[in-house]
Amino acid sequence: MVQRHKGWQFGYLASNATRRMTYLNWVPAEAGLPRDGRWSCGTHDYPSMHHSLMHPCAGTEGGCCGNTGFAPFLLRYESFFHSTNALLVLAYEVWPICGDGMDFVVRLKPNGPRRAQTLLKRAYDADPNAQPNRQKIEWRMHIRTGDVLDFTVEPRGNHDCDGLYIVDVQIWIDDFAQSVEW
Ligand SMILES: [Ca+2]
Repeated sequence: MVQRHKGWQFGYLASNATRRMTYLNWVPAEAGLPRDGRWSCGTHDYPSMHHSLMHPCAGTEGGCCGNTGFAPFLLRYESFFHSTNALLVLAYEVWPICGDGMDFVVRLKPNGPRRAQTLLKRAYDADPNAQPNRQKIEWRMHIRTGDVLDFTVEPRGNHDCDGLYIVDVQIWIDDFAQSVEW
């Protein structure tokens, strides 16, 4: 697994005002374990991504990647095509039955002077009696080469039960006059 494969990037946001993205590393499973490595910084358990589970980090001071106490998880897609009518399909699941809840934000950030656009901002408060919350959403959008889609899991004050499963994510160009190399 490598960063930027087909446009996908795995990382977390700095806890300071810059909120710059820091890449995680692909860590293979240890010998003797099933072949199921994960995205990790290697020095702390969180933030990380294991299979389709994105998990941010918050809580104990210095307990997160980057030696901070707060690190939202960021999954980023950088577009390598231009389409005036692209289709983004996203299905995800959260189940915050402990902790202090979480927030999930999807943003389209242009490569250039155009304004960033928030496509989704969902707050999930903790509820010990909640059932798994699965959502499927579709967006039509004008996307250009170099634009990025950011899928951010914000942990709030602690990261207990803050995992977010990407059940499915698809990006359709829907403009087949464009030639694209996959
Ligand atoms: Ca939380």
